[in-house]
Amino acid sequence: MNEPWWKKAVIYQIYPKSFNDTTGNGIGDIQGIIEKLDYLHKLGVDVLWLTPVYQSPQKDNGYDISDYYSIEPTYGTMSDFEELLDETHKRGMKLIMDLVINHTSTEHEWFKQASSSKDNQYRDFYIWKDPVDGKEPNNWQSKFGGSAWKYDEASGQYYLHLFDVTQADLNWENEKLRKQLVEMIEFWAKKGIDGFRLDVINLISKDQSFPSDDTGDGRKFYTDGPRVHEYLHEINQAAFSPYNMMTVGEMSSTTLENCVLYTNPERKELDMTFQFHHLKVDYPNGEKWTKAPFDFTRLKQILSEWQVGMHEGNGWNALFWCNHDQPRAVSRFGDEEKYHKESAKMLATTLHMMQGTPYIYQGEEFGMTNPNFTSIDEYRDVESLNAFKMLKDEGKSEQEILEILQQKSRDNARTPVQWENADHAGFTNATPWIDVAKNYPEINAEKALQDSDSIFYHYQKLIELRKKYDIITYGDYQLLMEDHPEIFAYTRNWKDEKLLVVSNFYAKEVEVDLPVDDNREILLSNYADASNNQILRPYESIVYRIK
Ligand code: TEU
Repeated sequence: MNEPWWKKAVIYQIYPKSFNDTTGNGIGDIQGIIEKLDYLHKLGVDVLWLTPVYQSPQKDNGYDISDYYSIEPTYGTMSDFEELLDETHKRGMKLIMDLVINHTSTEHEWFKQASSSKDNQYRDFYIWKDPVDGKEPNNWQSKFGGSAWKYDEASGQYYLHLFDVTQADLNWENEKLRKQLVEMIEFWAKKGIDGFRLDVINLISKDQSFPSDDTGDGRKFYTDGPRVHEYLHEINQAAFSPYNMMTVGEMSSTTLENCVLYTNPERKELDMTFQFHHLKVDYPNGEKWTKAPFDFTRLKQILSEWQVGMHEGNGWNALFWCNHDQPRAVSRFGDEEKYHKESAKMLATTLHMMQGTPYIYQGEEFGMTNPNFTSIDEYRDVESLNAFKMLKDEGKSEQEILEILQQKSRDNARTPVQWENADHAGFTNATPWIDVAKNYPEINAEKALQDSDSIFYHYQKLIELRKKYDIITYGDYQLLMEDHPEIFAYTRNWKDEKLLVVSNFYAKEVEVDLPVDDNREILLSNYADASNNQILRPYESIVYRIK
């Protein structure tokens, strides 16, 4: 079947700032990625996703771009980038870049021009509004806290920023802007990259009446907005398709219906989408900044709803537990201590046997955990620092806030990759821009490579299984035992084959009543002596193939 290559691919996400430092400035760089390409090739991943390396003031670690056409000097030069691309391709891997086109940095030339005067030709590249009753144009809130509007004294108008105040939203209604974005995409496509991850791409179309939101923070007036599908189809036809770019859209607060529309190939918009609802099951009443256990039943329901819905709608999921914005998966859903290895493998199996393209976030492949910082001085992320201020203003104690940040902050995934049991975990020979997690002597890549039973080799097997068994790519999905309080079990069916995936999400023995089937073989398990019995040990996870 001539299905697209990315349906059998596994993608590895690199956050360059924390990946590997070769210049001795405590910050990861492009040469540092080149140094680790053989390691990544050994893991077996097919694609590398590079989070932004464009020129940026780094207020949001590169998601605030000041020049789309140049490389941030901290990370290296354009020739370093071209060397990385070439060396990646030489190893048979592909490379996709992060495309941040909902907003630019306020240090971008376009914004400098736009804010110089109301009749500047670039003014309309951004979203400017007059005050209403002397105040913000509406009550929309930034996702990093506070109003989404910043007053510009010079022009007496406000500009919109759904994220940091230094990240001004672009006005996609402006055709001239869209054309300039297509030119930029072509520039990178002509360099030979293989695709893009599109940052918060479902926020680009705003309700042009910009109404206040009397029931929320305004997101319903710009999420999956009125012209978003039109814009994506336009940019697909102008740039993505002509250059065969693989595309994955990051969809903030989206819906299953929209993700079917975004990814159904007949619509020629995007190839696949990230949704985040399964990563909000520890947000009681949708509130991120709380300390709360995850809701296991909701986790199963959401993942299953998307498996079934996207399969039926001929859409395509990007599968992930973690990225640079999320706490580490094994800390959030598994066990950092006694069952660290078993739980990390269980999470990997549960996700990788689903339908979609799996993403591995740097360090996930050997079980990196949250760092459990104990002081606000260790935090770096603009979102975390804003949250600290906001929670303090709400009257929470510093200790309470630190416990919340320990569980929920984006810094959790941004500590340096733990390469070996050496100073700064082998990430740098300088002081790292953010502290290394203290467990690096026990949890590091070198130790994982020397342990044939490590999490690394479990990921390697999962990647091999995806290549070997078409059922993983094309099979349907049924959730079993939906209400079971500890077991996540599902089947995959395709032609005359069946997979049964059973995972115990908790640190206790659980008896399960599985459909006994004598001619089933164990394809993969996270206990060496797994058998067909009905008792699952703590975090035990088994993949059965039923011929
Ligand atoms: O993330 C957007 C996004 O939805 C998350 O940042 C989320 O809103 C935030 O973590 C609050 O929970 C993308 C990038 O992945 C993120 O790193 C950037 O900060 C953001 O867009 C703005 O570009």
